[in-house]
Amino acid sequence: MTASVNPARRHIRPGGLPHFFCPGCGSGQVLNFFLKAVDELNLSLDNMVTIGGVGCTARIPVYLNADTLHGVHGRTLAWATGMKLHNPELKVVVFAGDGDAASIGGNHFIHAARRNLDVTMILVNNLNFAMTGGQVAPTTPLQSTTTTTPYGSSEPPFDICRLAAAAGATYVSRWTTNRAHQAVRAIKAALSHRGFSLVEIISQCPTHFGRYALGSGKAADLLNWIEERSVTLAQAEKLSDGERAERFVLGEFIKMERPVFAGSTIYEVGR
Ligand SMILES: Cc1ncc(C[n+]2csc(CCOP(=O)(O)OP(=O)(O)O)c2C)c(N)n1
Repeated sequence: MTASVNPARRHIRPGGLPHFFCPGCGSGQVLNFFLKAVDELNLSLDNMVTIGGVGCTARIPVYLNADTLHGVHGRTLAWATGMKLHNPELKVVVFAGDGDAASIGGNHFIHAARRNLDVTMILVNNLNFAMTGGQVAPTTPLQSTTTTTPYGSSEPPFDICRLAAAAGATYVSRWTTNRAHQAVRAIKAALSHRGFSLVEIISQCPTHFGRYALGSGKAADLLNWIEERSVTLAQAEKLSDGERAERFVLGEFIKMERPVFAGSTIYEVGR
């Protein structure tokens, strides 16, 4: 029995479990991807701060045996900025929902990317505001029914990876909870990167997005729906703009080096 236990579970905060995620939610998978990445990189959580704002995704750091901040919706990157300026050697990892990062925290997001703040953001995009009951988010696909768009959303969604890349992020990739191997590899790359690194993971929310937008509360239905819409970068190149807008384009979009933000006037080039 003991041999089959995931060794990465040693990074779980003693007494932290059971978790609060709904059955079938992807946040537990993302927690597991992160644990695997940390374990494979042989990182210690002792020199790491993990931050969550408010939301289902924001609960992920609560289960980690690292120093953790949990509590203000959309302000994770403001905290991260303060921590990095005080202690540049600290590894800072933010777990954010799509609402947290791209709606209330959207302004912090673009400026963290522009400055190339040396933090990793793992963004769980479940396509809605889940914790508050399934409202429309800036990432909700066009025409989706949610609790606040009963006739379908008329707003085009953000492509968060393109937004991050345009703002200046230096590592950007997107995967889904269906693509565990690639997601773990991307988190490893992000954790090893110096500068603003973003890994977006499209994830299933059976409780809200599944029920309201797709008419099914089954995680498997939602995972299949996500998979049917997923295309690689190479496949996306053959699609028209209109077709691409309805797909989740997966891959590593940006990997580059540039000076990181290290204070109001000082930019650090390398170490
Ligand atoms: C300042 C502030 N505004 C609004 C809220 C209410 N609120 C709590 S969680 C949440 C949505 C969370 O959605 P998202 O960030 O996408 O995370 P998810 O729950 O979907 O993982 C909102 C609007 C709040 N807690 N604080």
